[in-house]
Amino acid sequence: MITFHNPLQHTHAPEHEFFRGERVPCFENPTRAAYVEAALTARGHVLHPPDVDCAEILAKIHAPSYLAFLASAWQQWLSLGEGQDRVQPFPSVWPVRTLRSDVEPDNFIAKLGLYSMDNGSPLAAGTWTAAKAGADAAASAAARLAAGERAAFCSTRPPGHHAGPDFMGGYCFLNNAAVAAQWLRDHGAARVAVLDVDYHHGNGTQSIFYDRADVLFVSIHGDPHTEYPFYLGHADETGAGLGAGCNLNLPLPAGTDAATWFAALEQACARIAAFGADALVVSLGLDTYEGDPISRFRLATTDFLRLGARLRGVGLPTVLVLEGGYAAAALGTNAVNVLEGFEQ
Ligand code: Q9C
Ligand code: ZN
Repeated sequence: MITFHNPLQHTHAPEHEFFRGERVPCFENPTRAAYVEAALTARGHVLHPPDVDCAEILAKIHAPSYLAFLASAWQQWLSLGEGQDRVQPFPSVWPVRTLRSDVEPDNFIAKLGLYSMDNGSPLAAGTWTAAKAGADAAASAAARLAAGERAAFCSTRPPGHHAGPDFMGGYCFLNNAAVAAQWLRDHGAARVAVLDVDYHHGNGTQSIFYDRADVLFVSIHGDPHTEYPFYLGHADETGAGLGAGCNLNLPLPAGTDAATWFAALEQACARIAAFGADALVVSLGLDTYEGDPISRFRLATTDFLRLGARLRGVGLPTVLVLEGGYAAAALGTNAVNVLEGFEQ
């Protein structure tokens, strides 16, 4: 399978996030992609750098005001004063119900809250550079399908599926899977299915496509009653307007084992087959792994071979885009297993 990487992923390297009141090292860090790249290389894959500029596609899935903020956010942070480069910006105020989100404030922290769903997505000097190159890599993988490839994999970070039309969240800034799906729509695919198998519901991807009939979103994830992102991902979210019926959420309880998870995958595949998609984008989160430090499904390393084989069985040109997965040292083997299961 042709594979792409993000040669600038390491430039997004915030140091800390918050966990239960403590500052802890970021779970989403550059070693993750390094492990995936090392495992791919060891198995004989050649990692291609991005060769597509996704700027036009980005403008179709994200708001111009959000893109402008993200591209300039670090410079705005630095301009607050001397020494800002030694600390990370975090939002501290949000426009929740009854407050206005239609007026962009001038205050940087207030802007950061306007364009964030949580305080768990720290910015660093290279965030925009890394996120843009990663989205380019996802578009590059999609472009290979139009050129006749059966499948393409994109190893990138930061991840993307929590990033919505005009906000970051859950370690995500630009929605790489949505970029791949929109690229396919713009280059000959009339209908595209996005299958999100990350442990966490892909709220950003769902929201981007919620009222569209040309993109089906299907997600298997931890029940939002107890799991992040908490405020989206329930089974009764089925799409709106023209997109009514084009959204399927399959929440499962924390602690779900492989047998139950693969039964949900069968449901997901049946819905994708019924939709009549021309291409498939997989949001490939590997935080369903039993060793993941922040997630609670129980897939073993060998289950990722089975996942790859089942994804091939869908029978569509397929882009696989890396999302979460925080047992970094296991991430390479787990990712390679999906690819090798797909190719067998
Ligand atoms: N400090 C993805 O998997 N909260 N994002 C974690 C631990 C956010 C995960 C809490 C989890 C987001 C792409
Ligand atoms: Zn996740």
